[in-house]
Amino acid sequence: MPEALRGAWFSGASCDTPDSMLFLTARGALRVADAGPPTMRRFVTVATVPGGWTLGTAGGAEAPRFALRSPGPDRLDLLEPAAKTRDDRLPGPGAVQSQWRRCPTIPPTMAAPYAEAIDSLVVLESLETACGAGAAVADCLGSLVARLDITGDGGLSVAELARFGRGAAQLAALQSGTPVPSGAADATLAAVRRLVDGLDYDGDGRLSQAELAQDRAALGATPASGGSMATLPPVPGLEMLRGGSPAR
Ligand SMILES: [Ca+2]
Repeated sequence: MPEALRGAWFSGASCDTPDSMLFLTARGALRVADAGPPTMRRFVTVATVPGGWTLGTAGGAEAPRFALRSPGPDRLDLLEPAAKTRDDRLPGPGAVQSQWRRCPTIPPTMAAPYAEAIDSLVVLESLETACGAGAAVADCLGSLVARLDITGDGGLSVAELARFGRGAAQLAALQSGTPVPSGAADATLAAVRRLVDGLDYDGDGRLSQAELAQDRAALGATPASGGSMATLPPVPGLEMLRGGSPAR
């Protein structure tokens, strides 16, 4: 989605009491309404079509489409064409159209429950770009650290990784239209703790880009059956990360 369309939009009588929120990212849309469950769409394709619409098409058998355009400052039209309407013949019969606006503040009751999912979606989309085909590992890992490093200390803590994990779990649940499994947060936290324990070579409680890159080097030399990092043979660079001298 174009930059100008991204972010939070609201529908309803006023910004004080919106009845729905539509949050747009580069390739996704989260819709939260007073009535009915929230829905999450991730667009497989985003294209410009006649009529000034930007058309996002989600995956799956139904391949639902969202056509969006901004008819003026702080205004957004959402068009949901019927399944049989061709992309070049919007809106077409049976289309559902709705109007949305920007609001000076985002109502916390509407947005707060989804803040982590939205953040994780934005991170995932940036990683899809930074880590896509042909991307350099360093660029991919650098982007990962930069995106998840909330405190800006250059490393990823258990809390930062767990936040991303919780958001990703909620995102998956929203996409599939199912509740987040009970115990998911605890499971995420346990998995993240194992990850940090296994890769935090300098013991500072955070994973740096170098430590993550070390993992990748080690994985390349490890059988698929794997094992914990503690059982891996020494790999070049590990001693330096531990604070020792490579010549020792
Ligand atoms: Ca560390």
